[in-house]
Amino acid sequence: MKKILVTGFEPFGGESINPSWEAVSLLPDVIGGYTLTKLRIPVVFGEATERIIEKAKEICPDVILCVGQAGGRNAITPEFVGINLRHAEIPDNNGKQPQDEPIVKGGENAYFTTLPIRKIVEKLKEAGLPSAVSYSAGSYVCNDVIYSLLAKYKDTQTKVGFIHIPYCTEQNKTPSLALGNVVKGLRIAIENI
Ligand code: PCA
Repeated sequence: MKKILVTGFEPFGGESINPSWEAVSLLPDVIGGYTLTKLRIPVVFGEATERIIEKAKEICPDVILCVGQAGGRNAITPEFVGINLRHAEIPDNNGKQPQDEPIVKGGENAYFTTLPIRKIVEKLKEAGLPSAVSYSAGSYVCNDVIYSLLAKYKDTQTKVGFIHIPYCTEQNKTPSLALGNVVKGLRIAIENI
């Protein structure tokens, strides 16, 4: 069996839940050819990635799949790219609000995901779920994580991807997706890696 590390975030921005962790925590322990390790990570620049790398050192996953909330989106959106930029509209959960800073000084401008995200989007749509490739993960903690992990695991066997999800219905915001559909979507995504 292959191993996949799947992460979701703690709440941020005044929300009481984060659907990314809610959904990840509801996934079964085995999906397709993968055994899952689930990890809840803080919405804190730098620390989020450190926690993931620490866990990855322990379990040596074949794939790292991170999930985050993208309020305002109406579809399950695998991210194509991470960019070398920290620019926060709101402070992170540690009170830091970087403005126009690089994640890695002198680092590459961007890295592309190493997961087959076009196939994943097709499979999600076939299952009747709203989905599209996203070409920007923003410049907040989610982008920080995808850029940093792609930099760390470039030229290795470890594949890295990030999926942004809408608010879930339970948050009483629009647009939203039922948590059950997010869980189903993540399952289909993992089956197609
Ligand atoms: N979404 C934020 C950070 C944590 C999360 O779930 C983002 O899109 O950067």
